[in-house]
Amino acid sequence: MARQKQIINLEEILNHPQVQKATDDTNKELLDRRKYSPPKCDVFAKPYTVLRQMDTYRFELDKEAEKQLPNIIGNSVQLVEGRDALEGDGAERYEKKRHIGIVFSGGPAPGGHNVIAGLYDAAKKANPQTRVYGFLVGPDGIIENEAVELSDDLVDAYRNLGGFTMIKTGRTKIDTPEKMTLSRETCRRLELDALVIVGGDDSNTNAAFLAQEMLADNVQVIGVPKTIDGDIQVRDADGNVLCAMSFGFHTAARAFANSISNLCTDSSSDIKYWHICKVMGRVASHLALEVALQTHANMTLIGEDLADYTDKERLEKAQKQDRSDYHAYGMTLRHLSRVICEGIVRRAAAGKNYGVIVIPEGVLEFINEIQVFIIKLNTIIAEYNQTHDKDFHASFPRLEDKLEYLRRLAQRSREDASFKLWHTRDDDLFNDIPAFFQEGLLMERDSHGNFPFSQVETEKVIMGLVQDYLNILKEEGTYKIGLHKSYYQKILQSAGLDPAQYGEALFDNYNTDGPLIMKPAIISLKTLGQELENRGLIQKGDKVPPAVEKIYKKSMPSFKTQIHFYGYDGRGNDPTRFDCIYTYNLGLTVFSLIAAGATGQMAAIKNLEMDFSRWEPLGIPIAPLMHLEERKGRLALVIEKSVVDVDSIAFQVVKAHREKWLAATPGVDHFRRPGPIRFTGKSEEERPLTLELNAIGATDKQAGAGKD
Ligand code: FBP
Repeated sequence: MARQKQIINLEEILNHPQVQKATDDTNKELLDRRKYSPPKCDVFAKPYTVLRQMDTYRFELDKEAEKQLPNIIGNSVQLVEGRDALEGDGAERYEKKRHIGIVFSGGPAPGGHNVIAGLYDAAKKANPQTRVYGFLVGPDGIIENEAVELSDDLVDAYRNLGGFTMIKTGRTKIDTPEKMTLSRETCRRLELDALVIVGGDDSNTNAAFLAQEMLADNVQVIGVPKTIDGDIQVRDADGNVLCAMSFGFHTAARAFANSISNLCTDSSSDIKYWHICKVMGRVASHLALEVALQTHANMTLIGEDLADYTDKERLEKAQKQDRSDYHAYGMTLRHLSRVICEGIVRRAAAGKNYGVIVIPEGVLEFINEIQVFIIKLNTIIAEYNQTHDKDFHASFPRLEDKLEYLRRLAQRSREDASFKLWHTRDDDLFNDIPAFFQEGLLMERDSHGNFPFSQVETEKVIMGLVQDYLNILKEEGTYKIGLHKSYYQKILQSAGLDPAQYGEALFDNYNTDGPLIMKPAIISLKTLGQELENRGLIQKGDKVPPAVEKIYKKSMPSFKTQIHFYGYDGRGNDPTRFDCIYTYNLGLTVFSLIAAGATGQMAAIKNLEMDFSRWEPLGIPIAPLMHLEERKGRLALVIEKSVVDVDSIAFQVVKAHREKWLAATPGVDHFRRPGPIRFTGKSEEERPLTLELNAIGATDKQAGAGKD
């Protein structure tokens, strides 16, 4: 009997407690996160903190930084120390009512909200009358005086949560006298005592210039090292590590690693795809390196390693002929594609026509020929903007217009020998690359003059070359899938054929152990037929036996890829416990720096690799970290980015495991399963693997140190 259709009263259903619970915006994870109080470093257990000047740390000062930042260039490293009481009017100064502004600058990084929470808690504890303002949508909020006063409710709503949702972020640089005047005006209107800039290398550079300018207004400026890229790492001139890692790196790397590890599982299950994973990191490959350690993906490119490459054969040849060959240094895109192909072909020979490749977003920065284009185009665009007082991208909106402009420059180089910026050869080479890549290389630079690597389909460029070369290898007969001997024998026997007789005809290595590799000469059904004919296994005009055809088809690879980009997703992840604790303590450190009158300093925590009880909050002087670098076609003072050190322990460990993780041998792969970021429970790792490995030497060197 047909069941009668039940009539649903939607309103009743929507009001049902179970439906209400299921559709509520909050869940247990969110509530647990909001409730969690990160532990504080020992120094913050005391009612007051002071700063101890650490003159033992030295920096080599850049002449230009001395000239442009005279007010803060003499700053030293300051160690935060806890005190039960302060001398003289110290307590009064520490507890005075203050107005503090905080801004996020640059891309989001997990943990930013806890920097605000730490600062807010410390400031309100010192004086509940203190006001903390959050500038909205990045530095534009300072320029336009768009700010919100932070309250308990607002701060509590975002504790331990990812993103910069509370006050948003932006990439504007305060780099003109007009913007600086407006920013100073905002600080005056809000009666700010201090301005806190949470940002990357460029934003902390900006913080130094603001500190320099705003000293006259008695506004202290403090920076906080933020970026998932992990490229703000500070050492003094003697190599002492002061800041080993920016916040957000751990979470983003763990999030990427979890997704990529899932792909390792999928790819080794249905064994038909190569997954190509581009991971963020605008220039430095720190994130890719950590992902390699976390997942043991089959191949991980490290940009800094490619730049370090030397073609020894080429070099030796040149040396024998007593000449120099500069092309022997560094890797070309073509060579890189060959290296990747070699790994793919070797795995296929072991029977594994699948795998996972990790490509850092900024890898092109380390490929000579592309780096030259990036620098030349940067300069061309900057010179055009300056000479014509117009925006290059607005003047030449379409790719054809831009290419036409470049063509005219090449023409100019032919007529005027002193014009060297864009030669005919540059133009020819540039016209050889696919249009989507040309568009990528001509993309608008950000306000700090950085190249937008995240917008360029790097993986498509590299994999295009890989595909082309694999096609050649397939034609040559050297890209084949290795087959299990027992499988081959079973198929032939079940068709009544003698495996040994056919084996000699089909495979060069039939009488050895290991996967059977079909002869290079067999690249089509036709060539297969000929081989069988030559051996007298079939007569001229006979069809290849179906069982043999099946074996042939199994041995012929098709290269199928799935392309993924991991960046924005990991950047928006809720922070790991490490990032929650790190950032909350950075916020507390910021207040200690402000309370002690510091300016032009960056809050940091030393000894992050050690047990929490050894973490040391400090202030690092920003001006001494500056050096001159090409930006928008000109030299500018900036904080130097830290790229992967190819001599570091973390990199050397990855390098030593390359062969194992490629797993170009029959048998299992060596994938590692980091799992998702776990906020509760005991199994979440304590800190990034890169950090732990790179600290091995350093921790051993520290007197009496070592992990607790
Ligand atoms: P920050 O250096 O500002 O932290 O940003 C890092 C980053 O996430 C890079 O990894 C990436 O290349 C870039 O931002 C993407 O920028 P955008 O958000 O403008 O697309």
